[in-house]
Amino acid sequence: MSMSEAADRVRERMTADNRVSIALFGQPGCGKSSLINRLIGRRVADEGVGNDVTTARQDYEWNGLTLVDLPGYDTARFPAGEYLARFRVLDFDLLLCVFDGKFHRADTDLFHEVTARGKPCLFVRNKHDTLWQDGKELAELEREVGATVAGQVGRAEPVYFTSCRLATGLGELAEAIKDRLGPAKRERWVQAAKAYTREFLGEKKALCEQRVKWSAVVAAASGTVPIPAANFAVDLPVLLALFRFIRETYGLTDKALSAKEVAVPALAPLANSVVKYASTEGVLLLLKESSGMVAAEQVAKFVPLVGTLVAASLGFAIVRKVGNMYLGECHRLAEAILNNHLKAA
Ligand SMILES: Nc1nc2c(ncn2[C@@H]2O[C@H](COP(=O)(O)OP(=O)(O)OP(=O)(O)O)[C@@H](O)[C@H]2O)c(=O)[nH]1
Ligand SMILES: [Mg+2]
Repeated sequence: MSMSEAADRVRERMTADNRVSIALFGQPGCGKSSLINRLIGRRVADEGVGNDVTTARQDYEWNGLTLVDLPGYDTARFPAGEYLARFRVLDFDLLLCVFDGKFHRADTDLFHEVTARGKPCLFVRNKHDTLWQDGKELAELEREVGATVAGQVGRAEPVYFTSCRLATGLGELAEAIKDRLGPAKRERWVQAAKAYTREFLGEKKALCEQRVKWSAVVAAASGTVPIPAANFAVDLPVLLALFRFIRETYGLTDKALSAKEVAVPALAPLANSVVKYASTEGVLLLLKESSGMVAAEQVAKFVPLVGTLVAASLGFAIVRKVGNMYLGECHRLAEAILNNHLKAA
């Protein structure tokens, strides 16, 4: 395979349409909007608005992910078939049935409707922090919830216990969602969902490593742009897009980095370099810092080759090196933020 064929294939995978769409349904006020915000780690949905008469679906988009707030299932207003068609329920990859105190018949009915049509559906008992009864252990109360769900749906179903208030149970839910998706969509989920565990952060890292490699192939094959700071050419837009991908995958946007739990003095130097290197000037600086090293390693390896082939190989090596350096910084910062969060919990 030639360099440009390899690059075409990689570009195809990089732009593959692997959008993930997940719908949440459940009684008003059970925390659907809060869950949407928690799962993606940014506030896109209004919480606590109490619009229990909503008759339209609400879509929220983030990084190739569509999260949908469905209106309550109400057989009087929408007979079963009509509800499914009206809200295009069968187009979703996955549904989450969310409840808090009581588990409602209407939710069970919708669950049956969607699972009968082959759509995976997970049960989420939100507001776990309010699950309390004098004289009863938490584990016993959880078992009772499980038994209620099993009794109503007619078979044992796992129940995911979450608290949006305390940010607990979200890692398990994110993992369960991932397991229900096909391989391409799973990648998209790993990219867009917030990491609540070190394992999930590790999966984000693997995804970014793959992206670094792909970007290196594309850069190697592309018409390159000479870099004044170095004596070779590199595809700058490819590098900038790669850095953006890495930052977004780790949720290290400018806004996120200014949040109070992130803006602690100990993390400031790391956060600063993550921001600095994502700009054109920053990339040039990083290139300058690392180019001498890479060029020397590569030229030694490719001595018999001349001209464009050397340049292309250098492009590959440099994007890989600089990409992995940036990835390392982002991973360290995200890990430090997560560790702080886990310690505080
Ligand atoms: N204690 C506690 N309160 C929560 C939790 N999740 C959400 N809430 C609160 O419950 C209220 C309703 O939350 P929403 O996220 O707006 O619920 P919703 O299901 O989107 O409600 P509608 O859009 O009205 O159907 C808000 O006041 C939230 O702050 C939780 O895990 N624990
Ligand atoms: Mg809502």
